[in-house]
Amino acid sequence: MRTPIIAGNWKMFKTVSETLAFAEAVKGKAVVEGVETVICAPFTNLPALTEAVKGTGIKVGAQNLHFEDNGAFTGEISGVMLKELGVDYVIIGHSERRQYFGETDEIVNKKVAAAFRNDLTPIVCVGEKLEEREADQTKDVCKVQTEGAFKGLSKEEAAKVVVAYEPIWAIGTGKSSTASDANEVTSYIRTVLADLYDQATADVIRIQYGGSVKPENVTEYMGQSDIDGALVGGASLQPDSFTALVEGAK
Ligand code: G2H
Repeated sequence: MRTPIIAGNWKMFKTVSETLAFAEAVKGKAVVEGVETVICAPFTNLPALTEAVKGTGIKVGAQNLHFEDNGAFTGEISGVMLKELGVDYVIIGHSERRQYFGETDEIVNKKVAAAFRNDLTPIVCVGEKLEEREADQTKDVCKVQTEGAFKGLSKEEAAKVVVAYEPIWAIGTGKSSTASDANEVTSYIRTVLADLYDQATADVIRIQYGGSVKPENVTEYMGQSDIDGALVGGASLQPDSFTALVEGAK
């Protein structure tokens, strides 16, 4: 009942010309019935990418947005601006934003509200640091981050959110969480959502796993009861590998 979603997170990679070459290479590929395909590209590439993938079934996401719709916020980009480009998704609270740009749960929550104001679907990232995992705090950290992100959301809004569980120690390191360990945490996140709303709402919220997902391991994650897709960095940058990820998710 939950449509799996494979989202590429390109991070700070690719110029416009590289983006167009990628779009050309995946034309007619990277789309599988029953799987949603999203590419989250740098802001500068979004106009070209939304144009290039029109009619292909691939959806486009941003990697961040400001929590206000406009104002004196030099260097920032708002949800209003993204929506006009034809962007559908926005990653919020990625651990790199939390770590390098000081994003707190409160900021994440304001950004989630900004996404809904502008009819963008948030992909909200949660996940523990290595020392937190070692101190057996994984579930506590994910609970606090999930509750913080969903604060003030109606049941209808909550149902649309995509949560990405990304253990920080597994990001870009080649070390991935085992599928069953990841599923234990994603199942737990679903219980947190059921407590916040109700079981029926929690049951429709999609929860991805992220952290060194590649074509070789995507099927194993997708086979888990509470993993509904993947947020993929490194392995989403090459057309062949991205296509294989989407195909592996069906
Ligand atoms: C985690 C992930 C994408 P990677 O950041 O969000 O990146 O797949 O390179 O670990």
